[in-house]
Amino acid sequence: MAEALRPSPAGSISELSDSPKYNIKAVCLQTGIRPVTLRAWERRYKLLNPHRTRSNYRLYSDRDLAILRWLKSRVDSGLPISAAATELAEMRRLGTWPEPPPALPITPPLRRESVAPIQYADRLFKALTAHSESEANAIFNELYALYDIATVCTDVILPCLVSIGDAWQRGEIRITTEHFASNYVRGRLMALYQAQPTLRNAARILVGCAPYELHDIGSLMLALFLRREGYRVEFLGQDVHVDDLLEYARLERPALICLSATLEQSARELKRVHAGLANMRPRPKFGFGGPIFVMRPSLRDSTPGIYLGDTLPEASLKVRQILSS
Ligand code: B12
Repeated sequence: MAEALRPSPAGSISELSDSPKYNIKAVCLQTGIRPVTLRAWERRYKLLNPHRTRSNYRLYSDRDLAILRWLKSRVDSGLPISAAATELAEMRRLGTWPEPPPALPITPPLRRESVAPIQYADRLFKALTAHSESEANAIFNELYALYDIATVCTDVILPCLVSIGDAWQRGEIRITTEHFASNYVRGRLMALYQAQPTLRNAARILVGCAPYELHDIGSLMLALFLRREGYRVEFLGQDVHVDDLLEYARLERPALICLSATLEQSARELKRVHAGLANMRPRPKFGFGGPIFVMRPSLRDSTPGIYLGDTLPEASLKVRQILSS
């Protein structure tokens, strides 16, 4: 994906492909723009024209992605979005499109690919919904040869699981298939996580899910990313038991506890963890994140602790800042 966005020497955004590829979640991960902001920009400024699938989901192109990155870079440099949108519209009118800005600092693919990760996401979706473990294994073998782990996680596994969830919601696949698919993927990620070296002297981080939360694949990815960064990570999985976690933290003194939530009910439980840590000396830092905080940004303000960001690369960066301060 990053390949397509690299500017050619004389390249401009208008030269990028206009064919529909990425769903809204992939776009938000790739641009760092929140879904609610993306929809607002789209509605107000009419700068994008995403393709609609038969089930009315938006699909964005490489060109849309570059436009969004360009807009975000202008806003980040202090320009109001209305002014950035007018600037872009004017450049477009004059035929002087800007150059595509660089991708977010997700580690780029290892070498030039002809098959985009999203096509692997589609293949993996087909293999998993056909319950074909051998085909899924073959796909992962190809992926590991072609892409770094961050790309496999965010550009293949994530969109594949979103499609699985959508298909399940539409009644197109059965619950058993959804469970087969998520367990297969979880197993793959667990194997990668366990294959990373564990460094005994590095800062110790506990990673898991908020109480009642069973969606632990995102937090497993976070554990994997942080272990690859060299931290001493312990992955606690689903539905942490608050009192016991606090007792463990008192004894083991981790530097940081990171919990993830997908469900609102689970996010609300995080207050208990933060309160329990308040009187601990030394007090472990407490970070949180997960899809519900992207969907409902207001929950970030009502949750005590450090919001680690919308994406895993953001979380890795934030963790580094927290632990070096
Ligand atoms: C697999 C799955 C399950 C599995 C989970 C298995 C497991 N071990 O994780 C099972 C079958 C258990 C399950 C159960 C349920 N599920 Co479910 N599930 C999914 C599905 C299909 C995939 C989730 C997933 O793993 N995605 C892949 C991961 C990698 O993505 P992610 O979690 O978004 O994480 C990314 C980012 O958010 C971020 N991130 C994640 N964690 C963190 C943490 C930090 C600190 C940071 C910085 C970033 C970060 O990084 C990741 C990579 O970018 C989704 C569909 C979807 N659209 O997501 C539904 C989905 C999440 N489930 C949903 C629901 C409603 C349920 C149930 C209530 C269903 C029911 N009626 O029983 C139960 C709830 C169980 C519970 N108490 O938690 C809804 C949630 C809606 C909501 N927010 O309220 C979804 C969205 C389906 C839908 N379209 O309605 N589910």
